[in-house]
Amino acid sequence: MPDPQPDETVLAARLGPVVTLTLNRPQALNSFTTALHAQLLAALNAAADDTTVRCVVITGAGRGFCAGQDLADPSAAPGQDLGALIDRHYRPLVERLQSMPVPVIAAVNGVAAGAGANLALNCDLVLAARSASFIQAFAKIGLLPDTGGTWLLPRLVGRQRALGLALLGDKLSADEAERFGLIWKCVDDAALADTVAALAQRLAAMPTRALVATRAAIDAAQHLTLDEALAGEAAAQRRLGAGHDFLEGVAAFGAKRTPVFTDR
Ligand code: T3D
Repeated sequence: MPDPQPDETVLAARLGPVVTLTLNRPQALNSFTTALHAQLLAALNAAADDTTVRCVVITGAGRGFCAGQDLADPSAAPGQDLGALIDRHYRPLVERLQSMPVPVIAAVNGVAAGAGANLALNCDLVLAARSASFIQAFAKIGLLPDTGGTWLLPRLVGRQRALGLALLGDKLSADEAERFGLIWKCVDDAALADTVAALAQRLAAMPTRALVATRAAIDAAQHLTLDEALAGEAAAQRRLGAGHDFLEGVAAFGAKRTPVFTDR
């Protein structure tokens, strides 16, 4: 079945400070086409540029989250330069996710395979329905994990599990993914939407600038010495300490009231 309309491959919905982006090619398990790439990047850019957005959720329509590259898309057919495809689409997507000025949640509603699995793993917190699964499907078609997979997997689960997942390409259940530390939480299918919605609103009410600085510091620390990490923490804390949210957080604590954070 063809896509309904190329401009409907990603749906954006807004609830207060939270934007939910739904990958919308359910007939092909929301796999990536050129149109979907363009729509997703544009929607992420729009959320990043809108200072009233304080959390983004990515999920999939239908029974899948995302099955990675659409293998029927001419841009990815054998004979095409896959390095160029990655540079044009997947690399900008990863860079956009890793630099989002707000927390990003992956709500993995079903199977997440290939670049679809790594799309989820590039998000700050991954919640999955119990029936969902994660597949590093690349080896099955003669490729290696992309979309940041080789960088993310050993950091998330360690070298041995990263190799096990990447070399074998077996399906990992959401329960196992949580046990491995690959994802944040696995919840019952019926609870996914409400759990994600509550988490997104909770994150949106938190000090966004501090959350994003925390992500950046934790990622940077993976390749820093302790000395360098300590210096990075001091620099970031100096910047946060000069912001509105620190003043507000301390004032609210003293007044025993709920803080209202606004920095982004
Ligand atoms: O060019 C490059 O490839 C470079 C970029 C690489 C990045 C990558 O992501 S490489 C990895 C690409 N993805 C895969 O290899 C996964 C392929 N899909 C699957 O292995 C299976 O579909 C799943 C395990 C994900 C789910 O299996 P199942 O049995 O639940 O569903 P299904 O019947 O296989 O799929 C349902 C439909 O979605 C089916 O269409 P149909 O027969 O009903 O018309 C299937 O063809 C379609 N579909 C699923 N995945 C893709 C897809 N169509 C196009 N591309 C897909 N990736």
